[in-house]
Amino acid sequence: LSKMSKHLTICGTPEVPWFPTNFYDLDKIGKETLSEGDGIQEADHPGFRDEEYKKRRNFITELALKYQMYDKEVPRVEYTDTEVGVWQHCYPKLKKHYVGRAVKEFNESLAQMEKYCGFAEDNIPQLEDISQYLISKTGWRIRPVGGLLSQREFLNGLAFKVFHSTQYIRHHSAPEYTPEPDIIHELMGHAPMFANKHYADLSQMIGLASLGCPDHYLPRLGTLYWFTIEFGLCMEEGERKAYGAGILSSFGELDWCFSQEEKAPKFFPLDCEEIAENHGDFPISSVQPYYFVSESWEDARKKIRDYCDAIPRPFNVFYNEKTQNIEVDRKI
Ligand code: NLE
Ligand code: FE2
Repeated sequence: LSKMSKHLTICGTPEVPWFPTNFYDLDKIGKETLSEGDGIQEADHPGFRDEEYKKRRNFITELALKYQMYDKEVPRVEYTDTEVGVWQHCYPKLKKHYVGRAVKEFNESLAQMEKYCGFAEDNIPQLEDISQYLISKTGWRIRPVGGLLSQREFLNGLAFKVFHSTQYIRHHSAPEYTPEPDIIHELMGHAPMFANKHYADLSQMIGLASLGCPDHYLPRLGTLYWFTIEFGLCMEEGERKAYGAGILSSFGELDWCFSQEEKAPKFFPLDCEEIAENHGDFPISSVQPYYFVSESWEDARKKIRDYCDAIPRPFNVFYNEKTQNIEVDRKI
């Protein structure tokens, strides 16, 4: 398989979008990142006007670009005082917000990660340490990346239990909310959840469904990912709790999502078809006007699996845990 040809012929079906089938194929993705103009407006992003900040981000991006799947360690970043300052500002605030609002699995994992992976108020944890921890818990690993990937590349990685993570931190002028992923989003949003089998499995299901998924269909999966893995809530003993990383990493969004005021967001039961078909126009530079809530992890699993099974692909894909390869089968 070469990434030179953008399509594959699979089981006699031509024009299947290229996808990684081997663990090391992942080195062919993650090289290009989206930037200003691809959705995030400069006006929404304080960091784009700060030359010093941009320079620092480029430096961290360079590190990520050099990383290959066969490298032993994810490069460690020595964070500056300003960067640690942003983390230090957010960490206790976020933790306070988690009480009674984050799913219990999240709080349990975070406590473990404080013990084993360097999560602390005065320390930005290293991707390598978290990756090692996740490997031991759920078999997930973290691969560093320079910024926002295309939907296809990002979702494809999830099929291999690989999470592409940024390593830079948000601009210090707007710590409560950022329109794009950064280390706070990845570590305070996704990382603790990937230690949980339910969340990990949901992510992988969407990832597997994205492999060779027709171009016109892909944004629907991206939207489903958005309203579950990024902004999903789940009922827990009769109460709504957040498990979506985009909520958990932003105390601005946590405030809004659990606001008791009159002008509060709306909540709907999880409905994958409805989400994928009708909600692709979600905002990325402001908090979400509404959220989708599953009854339980089982409810989310069943609904997402049913949706993914119905994707029009003439082949099935399986992840072989042992070889870390994707196996492809003709659909009968
Ligand atoms: N708005 C989130 C935050 O501030 O952490 C990031 C969302 C990335 C999808
Ligand atoms: Fe995310």
